[in-house]
Amino acid sequence: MNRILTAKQLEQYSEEGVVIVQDVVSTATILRMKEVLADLVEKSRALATHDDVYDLEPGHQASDPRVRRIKKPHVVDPVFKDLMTTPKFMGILQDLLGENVRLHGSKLNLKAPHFGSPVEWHQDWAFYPHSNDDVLAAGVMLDDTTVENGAMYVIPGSHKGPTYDHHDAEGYFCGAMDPETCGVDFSRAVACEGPAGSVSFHHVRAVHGSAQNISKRSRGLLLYEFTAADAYPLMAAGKADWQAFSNRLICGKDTIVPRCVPAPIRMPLPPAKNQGSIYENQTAGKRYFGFVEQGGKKTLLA
Ligand SMILES: O=C(O)CCC(=O)C(=O)O
Repeated sequence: MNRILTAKQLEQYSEEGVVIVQDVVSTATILRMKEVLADLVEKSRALATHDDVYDLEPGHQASDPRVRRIKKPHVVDPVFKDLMTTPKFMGILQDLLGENVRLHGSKLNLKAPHFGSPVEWHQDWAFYPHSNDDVLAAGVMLDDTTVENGAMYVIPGSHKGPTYDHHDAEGYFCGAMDPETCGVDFSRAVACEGPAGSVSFHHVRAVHGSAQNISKRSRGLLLYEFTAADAYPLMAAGKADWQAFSNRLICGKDTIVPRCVPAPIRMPLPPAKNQGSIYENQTAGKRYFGFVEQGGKKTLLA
């Protein structure tokens, strides 16, 4: 197997739980993705509420469409599906997860200028624990991404730590950690910044989140979740649609033998009171990401 990542990049992923790789996606593909996205946002004018494709920002209306997420973009348009199996992209996944890789899911998070929603601190593992943690999310930057337009932050090394409580005061899953009691030093967070076409790869147990977009520039982040093929989802155990599951294998061989490796797990149960996307789930938790207005300037509260 030819490696794409350097030894240094592999070590960074292993030690910090995140690595950012530039020039993974061509400018032509990014432009096509943005064209498709613009068309999808245009079509959202007809919607009054979330549906199977769209998650809408509060304040969305026909005259001012506000989309915060396209759900499962890989089934919405081939441009979002085809990228996964391009040699460079797939090669990086195999470097990080081994030869056999399965898609778990995809989403495209949009942060429009000035109002794009924050995502509170969380671990993806709290949403979808598996039989082993060879699981990651790849975030394709559709725009030049900086702290100002809402880059995602990751706490380096947190993928080797505990699985934090993501439940609200009443004990329901809320998809967010309690920033006041979890004991994480958020000042250690590193921003996943990079030019459009860069891709961040973060481990499923890495603590991450992102602030509101306070800039004039949009920020699109196309997220794919991938697993080693022998990582079996715990939530779906016993009721899996085998064919759909198997169809999501993107390279290598499938297996019906899960590899079980102990890792700290908390099930996302009882389910969130606010069903829907992470944005809905998190409305039940405490907020960390916010802004103060000082002298006409917005400053990140962190
Ligand atoms: O959009 C972002 O910046 C972070 C998204 C994220 O962590 C998620 O959707 O799980």
